[in-house]
Amino acid sequence: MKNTKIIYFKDIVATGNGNSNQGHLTPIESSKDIPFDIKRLYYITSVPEGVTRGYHSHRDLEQVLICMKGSVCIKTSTPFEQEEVLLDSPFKGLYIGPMVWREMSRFSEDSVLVVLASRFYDEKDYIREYEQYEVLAKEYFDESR
Ligand code: T46
Repeated sequence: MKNTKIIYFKDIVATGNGNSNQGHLTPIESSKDIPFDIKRLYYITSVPEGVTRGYHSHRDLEQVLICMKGSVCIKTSTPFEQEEVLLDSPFKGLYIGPMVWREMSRFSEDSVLVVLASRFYDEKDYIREYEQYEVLAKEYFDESR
């Protein structure tokens, strides 16, 4: 789907001096492992069962969503396409670029959703009304075809 992609991160299994498993390490370097400079990080935790979040798009913001613990379902859509991704691993991220509508649901009780963002928080970058989004996104994706 346009303006989204799955990114897989390195999974370094630390073995220390011997051969015993000492856990996993995942490095994420700005502009290398993700396609932008990281300006902001936030995380979403303790989401009660049945709650859905999102229901908006961003005009310019780029983000990578990583479910560090547990799982969460991310539905992304434009007026032309839609996709659903289950984030259930700290080694897998979902990149979401500009003008993509997103909805987050099925947060597991223990889920920790970390988001890396390309810009500081700016409410003016949000489009929260679907009707307004549809008009702007039709223009945006038509032009980039
Ligand atoms: C997104 C999805 C994946 C701030 O004050 N600073 C921040 O950096 C953020 C992200 C939010 N807020 C405030 C704005 C609202 O008053 O926190 C409140 C909850 O934000 P919102 O309803 O937008 O949360 P979600 O979970 O629907 O969406 C968030 C991000 O806002 C959004 O950019 O793509 O996570």
